[in-house]
Order: sequence, then structure tokens, then C-alpha cells
Amino acid sequence: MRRIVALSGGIGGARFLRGLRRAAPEADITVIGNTGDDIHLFGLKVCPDLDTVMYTLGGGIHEEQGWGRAGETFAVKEELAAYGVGPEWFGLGDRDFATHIVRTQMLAAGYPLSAVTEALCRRWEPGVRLLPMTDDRVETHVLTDDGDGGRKAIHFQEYWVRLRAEVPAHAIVPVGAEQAEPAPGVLEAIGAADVVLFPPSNPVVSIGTILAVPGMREAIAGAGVPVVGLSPVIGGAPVRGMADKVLAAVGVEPTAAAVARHYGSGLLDGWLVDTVDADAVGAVEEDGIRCRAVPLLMTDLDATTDMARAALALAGEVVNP
Ligand code: FO1
Repeated sequence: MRRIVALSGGIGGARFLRGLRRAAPEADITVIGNTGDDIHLFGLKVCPDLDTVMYTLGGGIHEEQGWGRAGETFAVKEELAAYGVGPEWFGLGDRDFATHIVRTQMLAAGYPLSAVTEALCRRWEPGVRLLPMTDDRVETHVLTDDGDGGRKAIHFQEYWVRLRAEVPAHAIVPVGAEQAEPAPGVLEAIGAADVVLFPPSNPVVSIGTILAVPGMREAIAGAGVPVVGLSPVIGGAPVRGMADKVLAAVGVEPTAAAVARHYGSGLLDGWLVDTVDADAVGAVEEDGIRCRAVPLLMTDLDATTDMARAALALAGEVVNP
């Protein structure tokens, strides 16, 4: 499989891509990154998922945290706080600030986000082609309670980082998605792909937001190539983060089989579940999706590479049953 397209959110997607790059060193890998998590802060455009992929594959990521830069300092944030300028709940470091300054400057000069991302990647050399899902503004909002018996929509980062997803989420809305267009190169990459992969990213706010861009789902389903996903849910709980909270908001149980059904056999040809969920294989296959159980914990690069190999092997099985 020479041409691989992978959709990706932040931490989980980025770590998987590291394994994929190692599993398929000769392949052309195009990554379509979620931009629904993007946020404007201090007049700067921050793209957490694109940056997480770029830093992770480029060797600049804070390994334990999974987001932000290694060796980070927070002088700018402290100085802003001294002026009473927040939000303090979002940790932007000094090194990371430079990325947002360059990005914002280029956007203000008229470059689209796809061109800006390409320029930033020239420094980081991630070894994949990283494309934002769209050049248009899409912002994921979460409908929560307003405390007065009503409801209010808040930015995804406020829900995720400030509130730690601990308040009820009634709906997840990718604001602007309906009017968005896939970024240049996205549909072409899907059309030329030999396989499309869904890493173990959040099915709602990461992969789901990418699929909400008009034309994206149709292009993937109609590409005529295997589409294989890896479950981000293991043993009834998300491996990382608070994906169960946003799954509940869209009425999906936090099980590997339910996430596969959520994507559906119209989109997904193959699905990997963890070995602890081996008893879900039958149910997923009954839904018309070829399923295998393999270890899905990204404990180190070897384990992650094996996961990527298993995904590519399953794609091969779908083509040559
Ligand atoms: N996640 C946190 O839990 N707390 C933070 O303060 C935080 C800051 C941050 C800054 C830049 C960046 O690229 C990512 C950052 N993240 C932070 C991660 C991010 O909020 C989410 O994990 C992703 O958006 C979900 O994919």
C-alpha cells in the first residue's frame, strides 16, 4: 500500500502516525488533521491537533503530556497573567507561542491555513504530508447547562480543558462545518489513496469533525479502497481523554463495537479492537465490517508499529479476502 491517507485528531492520532511511518517507511502518507479544536487566544490562531501531529512526528513534542513542546517555559503566560489577561486555564508555552505567531502572521498576510501548515512543516519535517481538513473556520462547540435551567454553547477547549468534560454535554456542534470545503489536496489525496485509516482518535470531536466537512465522508466512502479504523475504546473505556463523555452526547455507548457501528459499514471496511474486546469481533462482523482483535495499547513505538502493521494487513484482507 503505497499511498496512505490517515485522518487524525491530536495525541492518539499523532502517536499512531509515528508507528505508521515506521510500519510503512516507503509509503506516501497524507494526514488530514482536525481543525475543529482550533481556538483564537490573545489574537493568535492556535491549532492544537495540527501542532500535536507536527511536533510529535517532528520530534518536538512534550512526550509525557502528549501536547505542547518539550523543554517548554511559560514566561509569556505568566506575564500575561500579571496584566490580568487570560485565559489562565489554557497552557500556551513560550516555544509554542512562536508557532502561533508565525501562523497568525501568515494568515493575516493572506495565506490559507493549508499553505501555512506546509510552511510550518518545512521546519519540523514530519515525514508525512500534513493537511488541515479545511482552510475555512470550523469551531467545535459543546452544548452545556447554563446553570439557570437553560443551555449554552461553549468552545470545545473550554469544555475539555477548563471543565475537564465534567459537565453534561447535550450536543457537539462543529460550527461552520456545513459551509466549509475540504482544503486543497484533501480530496485528491483520498482519490489517489490505496487505503484510508482512522487512527484511534476521538470518533466524535476528531474524526467526526473531519467527516462533517461536506464531501469528505462521500469521498472516503466512494474512493473504492479499504477504510480501516482502530478502536479508541478498550474494555469499555477510552484509552485516553474523556471520549466517553462526547460519545454519550451523540448517543453512542463507550464500547469498541458501538464505535464501529457509529462509523457504519457504509464507511468502514475493517475495524481493529483490542484483545480484551475479542468477544466484540462477531458483533462487528455481523454489522458488515471485517474485524480483528490485536493489542491496541500504544505503550511504545514497537507496539504502535505493530498496530499500524495490523491495520494495513486488515486492509489487505479486505482487498483480497
Ligand atoms: N490540554 C490540556 O489539558 N491543558 C492545556 O492547557 C492545553 C493547552 C494546549 C496548548 C496547545 C496545544 O496544542 C494543545 C493544548 N492542550 C491542552 C491539548 C488540547 O486541548 C486537546 O488535548 C486537544 O485539542 C484534543 O485533541
